[in-house]
Amino acid sequence: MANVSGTEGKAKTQPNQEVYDVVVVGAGFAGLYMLHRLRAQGLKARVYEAGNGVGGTWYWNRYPGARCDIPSMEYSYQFSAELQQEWVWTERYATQPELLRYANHVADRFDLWPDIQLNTRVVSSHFQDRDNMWQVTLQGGGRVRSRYVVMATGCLSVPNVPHIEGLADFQGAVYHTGQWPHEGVDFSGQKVGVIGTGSSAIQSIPLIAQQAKSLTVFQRTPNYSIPAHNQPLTAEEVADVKSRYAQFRAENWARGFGADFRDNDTSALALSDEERTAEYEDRWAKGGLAFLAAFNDLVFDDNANATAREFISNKITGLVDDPDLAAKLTPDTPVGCKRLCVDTDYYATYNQAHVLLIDLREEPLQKIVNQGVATESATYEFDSLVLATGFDAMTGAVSKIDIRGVQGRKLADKWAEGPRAYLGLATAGFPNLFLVTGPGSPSVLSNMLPSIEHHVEWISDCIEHMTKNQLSLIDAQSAAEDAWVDHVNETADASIYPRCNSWYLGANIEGKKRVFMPYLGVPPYVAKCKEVVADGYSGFALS
Ligand code: FAD
Ligand code: N01
Repeated sequence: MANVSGTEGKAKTQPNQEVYDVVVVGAGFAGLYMLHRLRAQGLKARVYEAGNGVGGTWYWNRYPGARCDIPSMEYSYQFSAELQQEWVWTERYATQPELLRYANHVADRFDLWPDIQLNTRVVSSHFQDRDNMWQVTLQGGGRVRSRYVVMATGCLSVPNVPHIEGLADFQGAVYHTGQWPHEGVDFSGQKVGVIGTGSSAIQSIPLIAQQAKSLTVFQRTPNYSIPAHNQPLTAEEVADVKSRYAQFRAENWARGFGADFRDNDTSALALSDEERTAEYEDRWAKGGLAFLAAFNDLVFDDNANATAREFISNKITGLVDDPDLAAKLTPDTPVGCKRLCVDTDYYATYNQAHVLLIDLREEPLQKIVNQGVATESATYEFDSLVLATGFDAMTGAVSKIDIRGVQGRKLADKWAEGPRAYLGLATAGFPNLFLVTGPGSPSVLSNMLPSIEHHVEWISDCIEHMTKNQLSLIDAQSAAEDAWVDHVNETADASIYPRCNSWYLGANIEGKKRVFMPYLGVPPYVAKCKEVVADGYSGFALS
């Protein structure tokens, strides 16, 4: 087995302290593939996962209706031709149980289990200047050392439980969509309150409404949602994609979001009203996130975006019987500025007599009381309360770990004014520490599976390069990092994304610095990553 640690006989290792070439934090899709790649290189790697299973997002988010909104044939690994040929997706958008089965199948198929330690949260990771090793501390006090650390901790893995006065006093059951009970929840006969109207709420509300005696939704900001038109995949559809899978993947990766959104390279403003509406109608009828790629300027030009707003607003008016209610459900922000949602019967659910929408802009939420939720106008009583209140996105999981780099510098201090990372892969002053889909990479503005694979391959190739060239330290250079962060911000500022409060900006978390975190544009990003390698890892210091 190759050893890149080079520590034997050198480091002051505590007795029984295991030494690894690479510690990987997290066993979602990123951590699983990272482990597979590292092992193929003959490295000694260990994955630590806080949960009691693999699958990350699909392990934790078990709320009713949870499923992907990138088609499953694309939202899946492509690193193994055998895997992608043998696995059979059953629906256009796979359900959470199917995605979780897939993650477990991958762990079985590639025999990953022996190197994964479940129920083990990493609490700190300290770089030790004396021998350039990371000391990683596990919850409960265990410690290991490694040459490299890979944070595969997820962009949406730290649930946001808002600070609402009285939450602890509520006497019914409280659930967060991102930490759903594994045994499921039966809402039959219950009065249920849901706080939030993001993707998790929009997927779960129609199903909770089917069970509950009454459902009250507390909406602070409405969201745009496009019908999913989910359906079983036919054997012919699956066979067709599988007959040209590699080409299909390559074509999609070359598109703006790294997915087959049928990108249309026409301005929304270049067409007549009839032509434009026909395009929107076609996309609405086919369903899904491809709506946002109807025209090439929807995320860059306010006037172009306004045409999409008008179209969806009319649809909401058509779907919701009560015009006042339709108005409350209609956003006044640009389409896509908050992450676009994809639903099954979301708007129509509000036509049911036992479903009530409370617009918190009209009657602000005051506090939670023993029996329910108090707004400025009334108190609503519930048996169960569902917090569909999202995540501390992009930086939440990494920030929860006490990470210290060269000379003990804390990552928390470095990122106090917003995350700074070179290509979203590494952050200066924290050598040999890599981030998968970190801030400054397309990540959440892309089909995440191929973005994860791209990062994992970049990182493992980099480690291989280090080993082959007998190098032991790689660190991003501050100047390169600053230039990249500036570029990420300039790109965002030229788009509609900073025009509303979203988790892309950290605006959903009290006290979090408002900084746009993902990078917009898969193809230029991939080209830049390639160029950096071709130039001998330009922007990094290797020694
Ligand atoms: P995760 O799946 O989040 O896994 C990270 C893991 O790290 C978690 O299991 C966590 O427990 C663990 N971890 C974190 N911190 C620590 C620590 N300190 N110690 C030990 N373990 C730790 N993306 C798409 O592209 N398409 C979709 O359709 C889509 N649907 C989504 C639906 C939902 C409900 C959500 C929440 C997200 C969705 N996403 C989607 C984004 C999704 O998060 C990614 O697609 C992908 O699953 C992320 O994989 P990951 O391995 O990077 O992170
Ligand atoms: O979280 P969100 P999510 N009082 O942050 C509200 C992915 N995902 O879990 O908008 C009252 O979008 C908050 O209100 P506001 C996807 O990337 C994908 O739904 O801040 N309300 C908002 O309405 C997605 O974007 C799928 O004003 C409060 C909601 O809670 C990301 O995960 C499914 C509040 C949170 O919405 C996150 O989605 C699920 C408070 N104090 C998730 N605090 C797919 O379909 C928050 N809110 C594939």
